[in-house]
Amino acid sequence: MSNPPTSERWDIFCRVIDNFGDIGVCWRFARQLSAEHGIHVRLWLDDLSALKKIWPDACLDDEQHLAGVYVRVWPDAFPLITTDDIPDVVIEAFACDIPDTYVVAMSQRPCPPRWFNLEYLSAEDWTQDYHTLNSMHPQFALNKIFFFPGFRQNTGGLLREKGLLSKRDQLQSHADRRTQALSQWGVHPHENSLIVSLFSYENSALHDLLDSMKQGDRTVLCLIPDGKIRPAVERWLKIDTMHEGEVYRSGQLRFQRLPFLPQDSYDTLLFCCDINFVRGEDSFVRAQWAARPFIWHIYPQEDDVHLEKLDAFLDLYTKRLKDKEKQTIKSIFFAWNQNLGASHLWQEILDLLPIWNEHSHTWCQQLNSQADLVENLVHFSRKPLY
Ligand code: TRH
Repeated sequence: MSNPPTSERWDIFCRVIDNFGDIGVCWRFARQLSAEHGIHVRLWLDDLSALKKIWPDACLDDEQHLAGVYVRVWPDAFPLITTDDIPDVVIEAFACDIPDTYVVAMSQRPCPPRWFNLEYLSAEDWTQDYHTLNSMHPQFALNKIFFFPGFRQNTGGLLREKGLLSKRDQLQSHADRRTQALSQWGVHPHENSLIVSLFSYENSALHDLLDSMKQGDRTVLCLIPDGKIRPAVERWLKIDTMHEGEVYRSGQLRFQRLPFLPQDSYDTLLFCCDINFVRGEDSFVRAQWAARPFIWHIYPQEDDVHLEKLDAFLDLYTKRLKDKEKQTIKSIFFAWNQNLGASHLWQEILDLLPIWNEHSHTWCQQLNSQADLVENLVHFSRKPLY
């Protein structure tokens, strides 16, 4: 499937601000560039432990070759770099500010590299106007281009590697494959149980949600990869620690703790579950490729800016639904993000499930009809400048 190797070289700079989204996005991006476009990718990363968490084969060495990518630690004192060492394309992920000495070397390269700032994902309208805009460097003859991922044609698109959706279909259309996949984590759901994955930030709506799940119409198996939400579930269960491999029961609800999974295994988990609670940026996108109902805990920002972002996404996501369904999905997402009282949330999700399942597929097909982020960026980077 992969293209023949090229002599093209790209550098990606990634700073881990918090959690796993920054490296989650950059790591997928880097792997896909190498695997599908044959590009020599060097990833400069300031926190290797974050990579190790999502990709356990990684080590903490200053340099390593991994999944077709050359990974280098990004130290505080950046190594001396010559113009020969500056590649054809430089990606600054999420405005992470590449080192000054590196920028100087970029400016001295006979043919300056294409320089992109890969932005955070947002469905807001303005991102379409800003997508591929340039900014001239104040001092050097260098141009930085802003590249916005997005859900619409006139944006950069979403990360979607080749073969992802066929992997999903293989798993979702064969019940025995799902059983097999789940059993690798010691998960053996009862027939007719709804399987839910739970990945979110601390969330004060959680207790209401669990109370209503406990008393709901359906048996639920809730799978919790290690993370911020587990202590709150333990408090709700009134236990000290959930142990891996054990099932905890309360009313209609059963819980199982999972380890934090390697990134590709986490995709498998999303494919296996009937409903996915996801967060941030990367798991949010992956849940959409899983084509199952999902509830997004958006990354909270100052002055509630994130709520505008949430609203913009929901407008797009629910565009093809009837008013009532639209409103229900909006109220579910806002209840989860704003603690508006979530006791109604579970029943609303259950009532909407048949329509929501269908909608998840339609939405996924719509997204899949667009080129992916890596393809778009590679294509754009090869366009002549003038
Ligand atoms: O971890 P996140 O909250 O990440 C971020 C950061 O907070 C970042 O600063 C912020 O700007 C951004 O969100 C919007 O959520 P996200 O983006 O979903 O990243 C999680 C990554 O972890 C994703 O690549 C999937 C991966 N993952 C695993 O590999 N294994 C697991 O078991 C789980 C639960 C997740």
